[in-house]
Amino acid sequence: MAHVKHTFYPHDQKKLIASLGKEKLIGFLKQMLLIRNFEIRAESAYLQGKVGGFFHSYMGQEAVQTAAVGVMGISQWWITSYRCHALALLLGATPNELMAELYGKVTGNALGRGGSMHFFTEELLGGFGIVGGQIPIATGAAFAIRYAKKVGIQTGKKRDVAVCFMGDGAVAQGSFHESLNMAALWDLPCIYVIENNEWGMGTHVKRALSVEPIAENKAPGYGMKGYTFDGMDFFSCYAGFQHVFEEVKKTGKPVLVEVITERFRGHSISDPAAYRSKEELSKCMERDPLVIMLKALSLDEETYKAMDKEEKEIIVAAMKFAEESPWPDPIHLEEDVFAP
Ligand SMILES: Cc1ncc(C[n+]2csc(CCOP(=O)(O)OP(=O)(O)O)c2C)c(N)n1
Repeated sequence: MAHVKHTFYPHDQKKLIASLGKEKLIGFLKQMLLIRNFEIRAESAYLQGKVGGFFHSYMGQEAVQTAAVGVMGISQWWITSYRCHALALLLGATPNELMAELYGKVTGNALGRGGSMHFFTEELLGGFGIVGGQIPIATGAAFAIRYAKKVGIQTGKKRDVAVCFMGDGAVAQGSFHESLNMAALWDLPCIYVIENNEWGMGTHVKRALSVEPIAENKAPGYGMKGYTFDGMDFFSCYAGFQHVFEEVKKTGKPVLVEVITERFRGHSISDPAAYRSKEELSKCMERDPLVIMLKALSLDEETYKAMDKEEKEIIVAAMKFAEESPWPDPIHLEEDVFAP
């Protein structure tokens, strides 16, 4: 459980529901259910030996990226860590291609070569296995946006911001410091989002970082604004991202956001998470983002179950697709490899 009392960026749930409308919000809930079902079933495929390599579940954190993409739209530059299944789904990668990637099949998102940590789309610059490795890349993407604006050259799609997700474990990396300093110095339109799920593998955030709340303490050191959102509450995230998106578009300057969230699984599938007691875990699961959203929208259980079934069927079909897809041909093994 979080050990500091956080003050979240204010939001008015009723007003948001009225302005967004129930239909749009149900669409977001369905996206969250798609992610949850993807994670549950991909995990079971892993345990049956159908998926190999690393596997990091986003279960518990669904509200964060669903709200961010919901606010800013797909056409930005997006980047995240190895915990990248949800963001790829939100940015339009199909469940079929993502599941096939996990299965190592040629129909996969990276032709079966990348696996769980390396999903890509036209807008998603990747899942990254190196902790903090994505932060300079997001900074470069934000530089490209600013440069295109400045010199008046637009190649490809017009984008407003670069959005960089990272874990709390990435904050003490040198790449974080160098990137934020540069982004602030050069007025780069980058939204850095720390998803604080309290744990960097088995190390609690209070053993890794000297200050909390993270963004509100660190941002002023770079001359940036820092914000904290409640990552379990879709509405807190939505209102917060709405604010920072407008702010960055207006000022062209970067911001630092911390989202307080919980991962419902171990660090990766091979982590039994012995550092967290069962009581602690069930306490944090009481604030399941799906349940919070369900209650806020006053949906009855039957409607919810029908929606869940719909999303589950999409994922079950994706598993069938992956299962039936061919393996890559070893003849292509040395293609698209940069090492000389
Ligand atoms: C540079 C580097 N150091 C160490 C590792 C090993 N490692 C992988 S994940 C991880 C923890 C990161 O935790 P956090 O950033 O909080 O992200 P979360 O897994 O909680 O989403 C570590 C230390 C790595 N992949 N890269």
